[in-house]
Amino acid sequence: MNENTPPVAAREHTVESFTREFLRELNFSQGVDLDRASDNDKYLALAKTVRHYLMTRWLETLRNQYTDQAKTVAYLSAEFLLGPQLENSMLAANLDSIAAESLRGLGIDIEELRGVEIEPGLGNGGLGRLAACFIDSLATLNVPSIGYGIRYEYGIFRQTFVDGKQVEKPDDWLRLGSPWEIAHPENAVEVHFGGHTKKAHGGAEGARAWLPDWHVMAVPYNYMVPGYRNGRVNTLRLWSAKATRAFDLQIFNEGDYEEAVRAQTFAENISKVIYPEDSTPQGKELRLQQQYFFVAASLRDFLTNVLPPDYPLENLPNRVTWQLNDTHPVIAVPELMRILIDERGWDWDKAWGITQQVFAYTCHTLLPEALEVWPTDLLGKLLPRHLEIIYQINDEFVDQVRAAYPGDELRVRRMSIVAEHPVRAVRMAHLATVAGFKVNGVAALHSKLLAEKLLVDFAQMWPEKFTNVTNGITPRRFVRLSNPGLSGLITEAIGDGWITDLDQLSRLEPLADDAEFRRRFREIKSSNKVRLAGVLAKRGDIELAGDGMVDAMVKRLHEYKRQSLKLLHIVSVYEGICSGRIPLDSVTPRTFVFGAKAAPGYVRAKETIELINAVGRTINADASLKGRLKVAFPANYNVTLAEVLIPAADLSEQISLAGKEASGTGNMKFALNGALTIGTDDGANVEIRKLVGDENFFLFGMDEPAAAALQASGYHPDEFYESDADLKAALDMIASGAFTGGDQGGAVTSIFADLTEHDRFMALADFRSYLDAQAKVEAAYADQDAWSRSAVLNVARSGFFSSDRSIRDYLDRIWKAKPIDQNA
Ligand code: 7GP
Repeated sequence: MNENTPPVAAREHTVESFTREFLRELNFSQGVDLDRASDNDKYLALAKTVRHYLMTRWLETLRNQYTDQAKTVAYLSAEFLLGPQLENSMLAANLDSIAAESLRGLGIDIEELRGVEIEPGLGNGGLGRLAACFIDSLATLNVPSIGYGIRYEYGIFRQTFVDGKQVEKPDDWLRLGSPWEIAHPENAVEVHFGGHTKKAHGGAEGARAWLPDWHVMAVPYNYMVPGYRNGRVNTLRLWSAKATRAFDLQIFNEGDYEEAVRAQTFAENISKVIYPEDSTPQGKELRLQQQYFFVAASLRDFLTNVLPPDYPLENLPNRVTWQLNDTHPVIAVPELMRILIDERGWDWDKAWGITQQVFAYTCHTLLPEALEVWPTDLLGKLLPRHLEIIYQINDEFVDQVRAAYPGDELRVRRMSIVAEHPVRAVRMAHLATVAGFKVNGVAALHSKLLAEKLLVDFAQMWPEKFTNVTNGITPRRFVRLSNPGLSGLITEAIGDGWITDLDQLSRLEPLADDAEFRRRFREIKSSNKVRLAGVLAKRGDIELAGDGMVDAMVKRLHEYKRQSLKLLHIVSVYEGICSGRIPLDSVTPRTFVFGAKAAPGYVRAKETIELINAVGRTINADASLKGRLKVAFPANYNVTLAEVLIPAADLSEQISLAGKEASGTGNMKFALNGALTIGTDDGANVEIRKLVGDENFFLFGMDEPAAAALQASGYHPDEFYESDADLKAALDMIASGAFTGGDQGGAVTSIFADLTEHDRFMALADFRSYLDAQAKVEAAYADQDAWSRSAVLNVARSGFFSSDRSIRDYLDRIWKAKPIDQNA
């Protein structure tokens, strides 16, 4: 063994060597003997054994990254919703069977240990989960890349229900420690805030000196991001805020202990908790602090640690693309300008020239109110130099617009980065669009609507900047790991190449016509339902409707996603049964499963949760239904639960108002696991339907132009309420207090009033069409064999939705970076 030979863990494991290492970890890391070890000890020992194995690959990847100096994708995201790490790491390292066998030999049930892991909930929903899928694919595709984000001490809140109402509990996911992170306090970076600016002595023209009045340390925590069995382990670097010692000591020496502690708390609050918002921002100072905090640390880290010393920043565009995951990291733009001008002494034009070649921006919304704006008062107080730079960027930009559209002052006002009303504020999406060399939407329809509506002026001025990359999901986690039954069936039929080349699923097509294959597919679906039922039973008293249809709507609770439309359907069926309009025997046994968190301050969303739970309680308790209908709303839907629910689903509810859902990614996960979609012509549903075929998708509702036209012509929901007897009966049943013990106030009144008077997302207008589509679902489901055929075709035709394909599109259309084979 010469000195370059990696230590033992790098050699391939056998069951014996794995067991040896596991026991060693248990003894020397956890300090316990096997017979005294708790599940947590065993989990940590297992995690560390796996981590060891990956570590040598990680070091190798880091060494290569440094020596290759290849173009790198730096993915800047305020959220990474990672999900549990153990299983995925074992899978990537190809240690899953060895580990299972080794533990079995020791009398340990690996399933039990999985239950110990608390997932890092460092994201709200789609945007954060997408980032997690993307870093998985970047590693699997051998792309030199690094993810940058925030290590929130408290992740997205833990949802509980008390009397059917959402109550938020802190998510202290780190309470038992995490074996998946490695802290590097010695590499902490200073991040400054506040103060004022003044003319710089010397330096380039236009350079200013920033005299901040406080700062915090950003401590990096590194996470491994293993590629799927390719020897590459990329890095996710999450920053944690730490007060500086000097700062504390100074105050402490002045004799004010309490003040010293207060200052420390203030500083460390920056990475304390994730904002539980989704598509509705809150103008919070702390949030802006978080954004600058992680972005400043990440740029500094890249420029000083990833690049070699004295790297000529003129070459930066060949070395990096900083991908801005929505607008949360956009403050990176003035930060880079500040570094280049004030610290490196560049002149403005040169700095701007480079800055415009290194950032690209992904937009994740279509709701104008979800676009972030920062009041200049706040920005100027926290980041005075950055505000000056933004003003200058805007001055030059506005001149450019005036030159391109002489006399069109309205357009200038619309496009300006700085808005004047209602208060003077910076529009971060405009800044991102002006600075970015590319702007992309996340599904074909979304990108089209971005260019035609939300950012139309920009797309007219710079059509070449705008592009689409349809979202995707990682098949490793969301098929291979979460659906072992289906994975086995697929692999048996076509080999296991699909795991990294999902287009190969198309080879399953002929098998849709094979009765035996369909039977086995159904068998797997049933056993996935049993698994789901077991998990739900463990969490509470929720029961599924026998082996009936599992109809799932899981996503954040938001009016535009229209959980209320789903609720109207359920109530309508129930009302029909109660009133005798629908014979009970004709109703397909079905469990309606909801999973949804509401932002804590979003009153209407919370009322909707309350009402769903009330309806669920009533239906679940009604013995006259003979268990044919059930409503299951497990609290705290997260990645862990998604991995059990999605493989069990028959029907996927994707029912947002057309033109509102940017893409959706849950819709892709369901289709890939063989659920049929009932959905509007919205987001990526459009592409799903095109690929799986009209006959394997239940389309309903207005399309985007129809919805826009109805809105423009004046929408009157009461007209739909009055003219559709079923709709009226369902709404009246809710209003009567039938689900709320006679109570007609609270959530009941406000939701009834809102739907019949405003109904901003036109649920009532789409109700009839939705009901008709549900009738088609029932009819189709009655023929189980035909349904399975459609389900298999959904799997076979959804290969496009791999996040590997998304990443290839980004490489091709935006990043222009090249994969580097780690083993070559
Ligand atoms: C979501 C979109 O709502 C969803 O349609 C999309 O699939 C997902 O991003 C990934 O692209 N947006 C967010 O989660 C979000 O917070 C910020 O958007 C405005």
